[in-house]
Amino acid sequence: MDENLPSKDRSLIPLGEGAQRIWDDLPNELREKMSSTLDQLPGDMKGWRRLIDRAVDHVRLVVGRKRIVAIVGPINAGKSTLYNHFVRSKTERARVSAVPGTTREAQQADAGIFMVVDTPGADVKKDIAAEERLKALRAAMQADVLVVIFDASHGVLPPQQELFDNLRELGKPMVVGLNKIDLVRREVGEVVNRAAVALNIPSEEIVPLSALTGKGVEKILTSVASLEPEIVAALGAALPEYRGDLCQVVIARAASTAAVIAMTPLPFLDFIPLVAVQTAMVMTIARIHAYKITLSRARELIATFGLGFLGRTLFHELSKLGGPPGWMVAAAVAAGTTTAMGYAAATWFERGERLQSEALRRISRRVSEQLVGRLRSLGSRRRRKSVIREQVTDTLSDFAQQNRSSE
Ligand SMILES: Nc1nc2c(ncn2[C@@H]2O[C@H](COP(=O)(O)OP(=O)(O)O)[C@@H](O)[C@H]2O)c(=O)[nH]1
Ligand SMILES: [Mg+2]
Repeated sequence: MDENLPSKDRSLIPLGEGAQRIWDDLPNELREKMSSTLDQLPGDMKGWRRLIDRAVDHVRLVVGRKRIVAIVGPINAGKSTLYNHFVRSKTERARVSAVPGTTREAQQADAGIFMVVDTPGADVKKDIAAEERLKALRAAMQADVLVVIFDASHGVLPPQQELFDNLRELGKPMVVGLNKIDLVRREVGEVVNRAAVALNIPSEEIVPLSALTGKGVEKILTSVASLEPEIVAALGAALPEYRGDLCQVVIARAASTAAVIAMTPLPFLDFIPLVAVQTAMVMTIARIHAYKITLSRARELIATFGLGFLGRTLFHELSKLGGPPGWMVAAAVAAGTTTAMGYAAATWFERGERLQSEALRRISRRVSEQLVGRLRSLGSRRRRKSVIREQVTDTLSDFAQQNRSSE
């Protein structure tokens, strides 16, 4: 990404402190939207591998330290088999065997978007060395997320309930998998329900899987991603397709706020909050692209986008169109120019390219015109802020759609 940015933008600092920062700074709405991108995560391991392959370098850039995900559970439950699905390098694969107690030490490998740890069996059984159980628990304590695996063909036995309670006391985010589902002859739902009762958790929290066939393994990844905001934020920051969506949300939010500000008469002050909203938007778009910029750098950047006179010209053009009320034109121009600025920032951080002034004019004019059209169809009476916001959001999602289909 660095190479794409013109040299004067080396002042942009890659976000090394961790995507948690990005996550924390994102507005609530955006965080919700990001969480909903979880629904777009791949539903199969092949898709996940592709995603991880593409995200991996960016994740390193965005996340200071990769999150640690430990696979824990009773002996012989299939932990090492699951671990091997996540390990990226074949040489780091764990030994798997039907002989209980094959894994004696915890071991760690790079899973791309997180580090994965395989552990020895941790259930309380008298023929298992207490030492190995301790090693497993220690690994669990050091992890950020636990994937707890049970064997569906045996069901959850009392010593395993005890293990689960111990793990729960660690207070870590946890994904529970019921493995070897391929061996189950009965209905899967019934087996899951029974395990849920034994573990005292809702059955929806249990992921049935077969580490042997690979079925359901991707669901474990999706669950891990949903528990760890940093992973989602890193994915969002790393993957162009999510970036686009995220920027879209940020732009729509800023444009609707700009519209509301512009239609509210604030003598002397109307210009200042608008600038603040646009600056915040540009800074957030920078963050989505894994760059952290200062306020003054954002202002400089905005100035170089060259939107200065656009607003005034647009105001005159729109005012001539059969005379919509002044507040409507003001709101539409504010939304349109903010949108153009948002696209300019997104293009800049994504590709290091400056949008041509013709493109900026086209974006702001189209958005403003469409918004005036929508507002006029509601009548010339002033509307509540929430209505304006809604209209701006709808206008922008139409606009994005038209953009996409015209590409
Ligand atoms: N049928 C079936 N066997 C599995 C599955 N996962 C693991 N196994 C087998 O269970 C045994 C123990 O697996 P392993 O991964 O070493 O378990 P660990 O002790 O929890 O690490 C091996 O023989 C695996 O091939 C599964 O989903 N289905
Ligand atoms: Mg093992």
